[in-house]
Amino acid sequence: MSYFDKVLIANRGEIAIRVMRACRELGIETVAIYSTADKNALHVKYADEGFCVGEAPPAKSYLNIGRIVEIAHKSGAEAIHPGYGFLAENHLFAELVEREGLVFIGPSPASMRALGSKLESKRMMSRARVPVLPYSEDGVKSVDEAREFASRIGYPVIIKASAGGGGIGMQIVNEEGEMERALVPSMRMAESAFGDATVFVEKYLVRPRHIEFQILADRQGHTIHLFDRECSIQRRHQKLVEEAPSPIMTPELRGRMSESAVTVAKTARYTNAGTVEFLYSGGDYYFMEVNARLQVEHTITEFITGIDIVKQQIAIAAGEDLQLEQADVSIRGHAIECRINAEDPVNNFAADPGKILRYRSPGGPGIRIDSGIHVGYSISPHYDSLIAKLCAWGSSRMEAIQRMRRAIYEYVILGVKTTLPLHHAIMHSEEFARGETHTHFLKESRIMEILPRYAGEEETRMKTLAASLRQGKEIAAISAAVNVYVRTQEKRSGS
Ligand code: MV4
Repeated sequence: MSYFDKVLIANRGEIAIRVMRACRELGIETVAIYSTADKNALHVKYADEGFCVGEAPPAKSYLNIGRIVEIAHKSGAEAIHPGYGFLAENHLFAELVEREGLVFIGPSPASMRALGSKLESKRMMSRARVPVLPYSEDGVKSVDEAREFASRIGYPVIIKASAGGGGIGMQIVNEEGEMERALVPSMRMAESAFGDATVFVEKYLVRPRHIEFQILADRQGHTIHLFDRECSIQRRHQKLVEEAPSPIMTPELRGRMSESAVTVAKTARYTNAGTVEFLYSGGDYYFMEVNARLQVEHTITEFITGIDIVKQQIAIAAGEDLQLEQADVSIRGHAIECRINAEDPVNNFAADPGKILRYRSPGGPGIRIDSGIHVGYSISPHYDSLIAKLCAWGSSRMEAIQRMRRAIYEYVILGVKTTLPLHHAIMHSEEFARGETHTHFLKESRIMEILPRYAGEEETRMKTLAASLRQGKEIAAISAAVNVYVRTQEKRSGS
């Protein structure tokens, strides 16, 4: 007997497989949905049964709410897991799922709706005495209003969409003269992206760290945190490297921030898995928003706590009490995640869809790969470029870095350009080794300058490897790769 007999996973790629793995361990049958572009995808092969949900464009498939619910009924699924992205934070979908007598494996529609408004969230958390940055509480509707508020709190300020997230529509304003040129596009972007033009002004932190706390809360009000993750290495608000715990965390700071994170969850009457996002700067932290979903980077929290967050989600959604107390969870070691995207980091991260010609994933001590690709798989241009998550755990941060370096070196993906060379460069950078990661890390570091060299080496290495693999000379291939690596190391160490 398990929590559910059958669950439909309303997603694709690595996260669909991740949820199916938890279901398989729990003895729950799985239903995959797939677009016409994904009919040969790994998540369809992995599931117990699959249904075509529509054509490739997400609006016709993975966002096709009515068709997804229809398939859930047709397949006999009792619950739906949304993964992340797509419908994961769509309270209308969650409401429909529940109205249809199915279980939504995620937060309640009510808390999802409340947390979807940044202004509503800030008001709620400010009343609960959680630190928030100075912000225009009722939003701003005109340039004069925005200027008046900004003059009170002092520039620089940042304009944000209340219904937004992930940095969409954000505009930094350094002085009064820039306000008009910033406000109008922000309101237009908010209207077109979220159907709500409400924007607000907030004090801008110039070089903050992005630190978030994982929350687990059952439907009976038991709420715990599973510690912190640092997600500061981003490009245009797309995270690239995450680590747990944050390298700057101290027991005292973690005590204060985790207490605030649990307060945020309880104030929002949050249930299931969620993430409370803070900005940290100069010893102070400020609540930003709640991500009311399972996050891509949940993996590194699983690595340092040993807790399967997806299984916890399923149990909570089935009405179970949390079996964990705060005293039961602790941090062991350090974990890092590198997002492997089918993008060319040397060519402004241009998406590089295509067919996977060679694929060899790393392994060995402390390595985890969550991916949805295989040799012969064609990466579609219709969906986001994340093709795999490479995670490394070590007993210390330095061991995690060393393992990540090794795993990146072992990873062979031929046929599309990927962010592997970028991760190689980041993992070998002194700034990263020193834990000096803030939200402008990539922009301000030399990494993007030296990247072409790494990418070139990576290309050479891959071609050497592919040539040898083609002739079946695996040993020669690995030794050739080792030689390139050794030469690279010698070059790097100047010896
Ligand atoms: C900020 C900020 C600095 N000051 N707000 C980005 C998306 C969302 N998670 C919140 N974000 C930020 N909000 C204030 N008042 C910095 C970020 C931020 C960021 C900003 C620019 C470039 C990259 C960034 C990466 C993470 C967070």
